[in-house]
Amino acid sequence: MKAIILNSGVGQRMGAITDTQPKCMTEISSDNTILSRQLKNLVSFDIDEVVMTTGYYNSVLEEYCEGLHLPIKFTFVNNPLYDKTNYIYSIYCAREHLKDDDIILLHGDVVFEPLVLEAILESKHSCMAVSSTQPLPEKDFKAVIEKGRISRVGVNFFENAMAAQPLYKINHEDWLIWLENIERFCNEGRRNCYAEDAFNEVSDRCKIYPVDIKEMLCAEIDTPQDLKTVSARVKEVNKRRVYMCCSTDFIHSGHIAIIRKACRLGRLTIGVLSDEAVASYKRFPLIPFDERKRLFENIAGVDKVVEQQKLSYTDILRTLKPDYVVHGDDWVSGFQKPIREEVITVLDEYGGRLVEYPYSNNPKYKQMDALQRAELAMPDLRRGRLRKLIDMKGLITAIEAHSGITGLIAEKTTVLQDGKTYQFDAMWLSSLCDSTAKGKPDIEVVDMTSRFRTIDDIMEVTTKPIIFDGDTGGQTEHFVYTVRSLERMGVSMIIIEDKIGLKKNSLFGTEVKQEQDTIEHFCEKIKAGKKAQKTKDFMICARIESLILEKGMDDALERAFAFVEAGADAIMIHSRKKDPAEIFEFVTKFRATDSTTPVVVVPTSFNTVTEDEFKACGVNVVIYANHLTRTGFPAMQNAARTILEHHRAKECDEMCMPIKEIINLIPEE
Ligand code: SPV
Ligand code: MG
Repeated sequence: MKAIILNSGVGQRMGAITDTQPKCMTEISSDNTILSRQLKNLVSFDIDEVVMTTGYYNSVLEEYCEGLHLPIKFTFVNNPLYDKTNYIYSIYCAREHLKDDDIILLHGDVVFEPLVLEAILESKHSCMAVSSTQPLPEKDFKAVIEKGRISRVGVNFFENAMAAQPLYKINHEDWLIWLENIERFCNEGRRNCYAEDAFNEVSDRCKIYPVDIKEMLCAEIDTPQDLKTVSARVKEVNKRRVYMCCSTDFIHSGHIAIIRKACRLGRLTIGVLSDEAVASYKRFPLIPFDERKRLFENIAGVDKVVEQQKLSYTDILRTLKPDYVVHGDDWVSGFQKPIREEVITVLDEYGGRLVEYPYSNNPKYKQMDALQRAELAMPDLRRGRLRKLIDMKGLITAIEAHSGITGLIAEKTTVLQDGKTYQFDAMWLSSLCDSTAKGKPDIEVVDMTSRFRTIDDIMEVTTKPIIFDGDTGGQTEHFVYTVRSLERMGVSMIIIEDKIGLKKNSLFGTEVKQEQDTIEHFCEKIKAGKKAQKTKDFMICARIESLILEKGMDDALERAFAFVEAGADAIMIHSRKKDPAEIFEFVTKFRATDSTTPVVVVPTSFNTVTEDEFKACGVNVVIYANHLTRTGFPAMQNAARTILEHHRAKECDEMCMPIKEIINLIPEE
């Protein structure tokens, strides 16, 4: 695609302005002339070849164009009869440069906003800018529309006509038809009419469609009064502000393309999502906020970069009040749909507009994203992320996973609420659920090899950090091997409980015989584990069973401080009471002395407490320890019973997840 800009006219009606230079060099704003504005617009749409017809002051014009240092290859064609002919003859003079491509045809005095050029370029057909809302001009161009197409263009047509501007995109085959007739006109000596007269004769073959630009700025400047009015409009257009939000931590050509489009609409502010907001909605950012912010600050055309703290745009839009919000059209459906609706509502409050561009489904970008995800799943990156999340969020949540599919549920389940997305931060590899899935009791009978197999299944398909339920940790001599293996696999934290002998599930409490380890012996185990680990990331959490075994608050606290002293990276306090009072008491007393060591709770019994309440009290990790198991297996029992009762599967069908949904749960590599 190349542009042909017609600049041979004398521009007499402009008065003194055109005494020393062509009209197109007239200033239209503090930083642009009519021509530089046109050219910059063309460049922003990747049009890099311009054929320009010249007339008077041709060398001034040529020098000016080259001096703009734009990435444009110019071909200047002088119309030697510029003062005796119309631009039909200028096109004729330039014809040999115009036969090989689609063209953008425009007069050198037309001023338009980028959206006009965008609309023209987006049209598949050859087209011309017209306006259905602007009044028909007395003297200027009008286009007659018949059966959806333009049949004639000229100053004297009023019926079925719309105001038209000399800005066209003409596809190659249509252009050859029009150009051939222009040549015929000029060869016959008809050089003083409009090029459009030649079009009008062949409009049945040269198919030009109207593109309705309504109230958008697109106007010719013929007089000093035009200059005044259009300059004022340009000022308005230049003041427009555009906002788009980015959560990405790598920038590819698709992002650049959308940023370039956004820049055409006005001064672009990019909102970079905070680490916390990114982590809550897609995946942990590979690059921290400050670096992501810097990435965008260094992109040409970006005016400002700010932090968007929430996934919801509401706060930031009410503060910035941009004229446009730009987004890909991928959020029309899916989990971002409510966010989009909220954006539309807020924009409506002050008359802003949402501009959506087609989302690029380029497989290359998907592949890049998959690579990033794969990166997050690598042991070294995954292992340290638990600590980072705790530091970042203060309180994190984990849900149990005991298989690849439950891992995927923990990984992918997202809820959008009040403009925020919620996801689990981590997975809990519960001994109870792992044993149950294998049909075995929770008494450390499932050996480590088998438990590691479960970890492997989960790790293969997920990226979130893993907290491993290490039961008692076994013999200290064995525990050190467990620590190293888990660390190597990329597990973030092991929780070991201060029990000894045959371990039973804590929720049995004192109903079964369970023996608590001595403080000294358990501390030795912690120390040995800490010594064995190779990285700084891996965490050993000491789980205190004093409340479960009714040994009292003082015992629990004494153990907590001793275990931290021995090197424990976190403390888990457990209780099987419905009333959370003893948990709150423990955390409050512990926090009075130790304000930093993370505290973990498993609110299976004391399940009325909300995450916010836990956070306020000083808890850092909330583990939902068995809820996929306790909901999943009864559903299976029910299905099995239903089939047996009915001797067929029909009645069971409505309890079943559609096959399509289950397939969608599993990502394809
Ligand atoms: C588990 O999930 O295996 C636990 C937590 O250890 S609890 O069942 O509450 O003891
Ligand atoms: Mg357990």
